[in-house]
Amino acid sequence: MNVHAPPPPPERRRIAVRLATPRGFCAGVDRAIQIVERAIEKYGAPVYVRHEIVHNRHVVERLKAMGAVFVKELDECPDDRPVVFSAHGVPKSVPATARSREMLFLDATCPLVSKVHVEAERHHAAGRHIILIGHAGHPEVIGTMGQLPDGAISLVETEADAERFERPGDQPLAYATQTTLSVDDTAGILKVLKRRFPELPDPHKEDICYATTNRQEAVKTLGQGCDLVLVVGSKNSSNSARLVEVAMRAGARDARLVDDASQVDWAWFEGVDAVGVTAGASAPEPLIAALVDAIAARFDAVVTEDAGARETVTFKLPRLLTA
Ligand code: 2E4
Ligand code: SF4
Repeated sequence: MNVHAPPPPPERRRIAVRLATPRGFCAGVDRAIQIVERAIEKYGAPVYVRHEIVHNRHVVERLKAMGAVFVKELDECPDDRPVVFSAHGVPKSVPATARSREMLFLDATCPLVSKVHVEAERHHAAGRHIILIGHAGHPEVIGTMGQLPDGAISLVETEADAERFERPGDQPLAYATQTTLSVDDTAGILKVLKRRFPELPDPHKEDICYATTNRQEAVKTLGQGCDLVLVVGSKNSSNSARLVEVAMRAGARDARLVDDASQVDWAWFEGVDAVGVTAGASAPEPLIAALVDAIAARFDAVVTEDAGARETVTFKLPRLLTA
């Protein structure tokens, strides 16, 4: 026996790591990022992007390094460079201004957000006043409200707002929603509206998208069985923030939103036997893998992947980029 052999490492604590299915990128995010990448390939740098293409710090930093320039408004872009509109959608005035300046623009609005825009226009044309359920100040809400003239849409954020809402005149009503809301909160708001305005269509006709619904469903299961749930995503990502809330409501003792493994406070793991890991629709898979690796470096991790909805949705790129 070698008397100089180092002592064996202290036994690492066993921990179950459960990965949610589905998690991370959705079809709309994948398409939006590809639009920026292909635009840089085709037109060279710089390509301007109005608003963060998706709400993820790592995605934005990577595209910046490739030659994307992120701006808040169109007036920060020169006329002679391409500009991409973010996945969240834009008010009608934005493409109108780009057209009047003869700019080359690419619209990365998720087709499922565009569908809400079209529906809103249809209701308006039919003379209906629209109740939009969503979060004030979020770019998707600004974009949807900006499809129609001022006063055509009323924003409702909470059940209390739904109780207070007053129908303008005797206009018939319709509703639309942001695509990334909490499924359960929205059901509560719609219940109030339906009680007050029985002529409204059934609550299951909301516009929360497949990716939001599936990720919330998956994190609910994690929350029921895990002490701690980690959600990879950026602070300004609405759908990611909702996953934290859903996990807590489902029974997790603690749930946290982290941009990446470096933001994990390992004190959160005290007394944790099972940790759930998921990611918002705008968070890249390598960040999730790196988070699992970081957990496995500290604990005797037994990693399993939950069964869940299989997603097969894909969206076509704008023709300008495929021709
Ligand atoms: C467009 C619509 O809306 P949210 O803040 O969740 O956006 P994020 O960029 O995090 O996710 C992608 C996305 C984009 C979701 N819905
Ligand atoms: Fe589109 Fe839904 Fe993804 Fe938003 S979360 S980009 S609406 S697929």
